[in-house]
Amino acid sequence: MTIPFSIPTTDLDYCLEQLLDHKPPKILPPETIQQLCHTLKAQLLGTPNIMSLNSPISVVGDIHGQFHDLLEIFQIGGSPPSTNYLFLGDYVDRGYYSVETISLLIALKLRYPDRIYLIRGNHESRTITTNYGFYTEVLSKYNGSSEVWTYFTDLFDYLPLGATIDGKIFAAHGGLSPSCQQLDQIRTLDRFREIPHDGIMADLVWSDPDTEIMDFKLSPRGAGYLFGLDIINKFCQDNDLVQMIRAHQLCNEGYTSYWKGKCLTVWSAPNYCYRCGNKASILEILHSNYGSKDPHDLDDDNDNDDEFSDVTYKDYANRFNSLRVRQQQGVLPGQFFNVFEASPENRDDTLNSKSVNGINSDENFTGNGDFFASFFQERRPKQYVEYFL
Ligand SMILES: [Mn+2]
Repeated sequence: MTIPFSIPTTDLDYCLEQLLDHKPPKILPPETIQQLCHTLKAQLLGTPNIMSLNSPISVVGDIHGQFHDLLEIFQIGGSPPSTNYLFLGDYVDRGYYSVETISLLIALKLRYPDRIYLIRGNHESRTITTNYGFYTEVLSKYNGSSEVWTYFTDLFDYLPLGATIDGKIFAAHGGLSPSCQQLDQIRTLDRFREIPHDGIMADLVWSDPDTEIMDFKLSPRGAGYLFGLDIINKFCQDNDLVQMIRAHQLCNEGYTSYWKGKCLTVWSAPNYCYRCGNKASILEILHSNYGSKDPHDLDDDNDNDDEFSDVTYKDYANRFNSLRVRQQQGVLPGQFFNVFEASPENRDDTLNSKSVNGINSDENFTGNGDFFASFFQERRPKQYVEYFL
């Protein structure tokens, strides 16, 4: 069977309509998924391991199959193609709608290739999706057939590993690697493969920042590393960067800033697994002009409303340049965490209290078996960051 390398816009719009205009969303037939994945793979063959992107762009963290919360993101952040989006991976597993979520993101990427960018998370992998819900969800939604799981996971091997924004910000799913000092070392990797257990490619999707250490330390996740202040400072200096943006860790407030914004975590799955009660966010990056004094910068102590008659301009100034917001969120000039809560559909799933993919099925659970159970039983009241696979 020959599959063409492009899909007519009308067909892509039909796919989008199937997913967006039906409640519950309609899943796409296997032949369509095959064609979407095949076409996107052909496109991604020419995409470098680290994409060079520019502001303005909105950065999105983990989604984990929470389809209705993804729609919420387009509500609060603007829908494509009017807003540019960089998604940092972990589209599947855990939530109930991994199939719909990844189908929508692929269709959007093909429909608006210069507006939507997808990078790979540690869950975009055959082994992880076999254990944490996506594989089982495919079987139950496609009459016991794993065919589309194969199409999706083959596509995952083609996803890029990171991006730069305005040449100054490095974005990846997880974090830094002791095997990697230069971005060029990532650029020359052969990425078209399953995520290995160790090495640069593994560390990029598995590592986490840690304010308690200065150097590298093995990660308690069993893959990747924890990295400290000296590491991120040196990496930024050597690569002419000002900041790293990443996802991969649940944040109760939807985001975390480390080292005065040197590293940011964006978490975009509100009420994670329909039970964590956390907020979520997207990071809106309007510009990266840090050197020169921003003419729009507001002095909080000296707000002069007469100067800003235009409502849109005031909104812009308040959101992106208020020193108060910036200090509170720990972001750089031109950045703003747009925080949101779970969609009504997420709350319905919470009330139904169904089991969550990968949490209640002990026999499928690999690694540190009682980790999730202990998190929910002994959750401390003011815990901002927790490790999740
Ligand atoms: Mn992750």
